[in-house]
Amino acid sequence: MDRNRLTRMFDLTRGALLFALVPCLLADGSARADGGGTINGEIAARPKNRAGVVVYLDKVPGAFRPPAHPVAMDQKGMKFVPHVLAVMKGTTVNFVNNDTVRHNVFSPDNEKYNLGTWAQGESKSYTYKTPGLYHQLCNIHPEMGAVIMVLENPFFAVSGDDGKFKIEGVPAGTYTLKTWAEKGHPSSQQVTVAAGAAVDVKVEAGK
Ligand SMILES: [Cu+2]
Repeated sequence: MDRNRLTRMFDLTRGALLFALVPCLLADGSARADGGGTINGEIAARPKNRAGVVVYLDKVPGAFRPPAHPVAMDQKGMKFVPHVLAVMKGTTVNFVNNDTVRHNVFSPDNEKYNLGTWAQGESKSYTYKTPGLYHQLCNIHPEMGAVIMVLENPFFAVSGDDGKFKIEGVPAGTYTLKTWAEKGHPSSQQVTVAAGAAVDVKVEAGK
């Protein structure tokens, strides 16, 4: 066999391997049950307090993997965007500075990090290992703040401006649905999810 042919064969094998890997990468991070159920919910609160509520299932049995790719939190227009971010433990968050001024990224909570200060177009990332609430701050601009909630499993959502949220691919079972709201109070309620079905829930979590 000549050398070119060998190289070609190697390339083909490599291509096939990559092709085989793609579905694994796509499945990674979702770790969701095939034929699982969906929770469709709504936060009952004043319109301005409906958005940005973290909704999550407490204690779901099983082992779950965090997403293979980083999740972004921007610093843009002198704000952290999004203002509330929920991630599963093991997720890497990429902090991107999109302003013309320098920003810092630090948190005084749980793992307590200070990633330093950097200029426009630059970014730094951090991988969260410990679940909990992390206030995200910039030590140059005290008015800047955000919240990152690190959770044990991938079954969570953050409510949109309309107060609605959706958690998909939930394994059938009865769970405790909890919430964290910046302008509100924590809530806890039972929810039963059936395979392949959707359940509607209303959550009283805001003022
Ligand atoms: Cu700043």
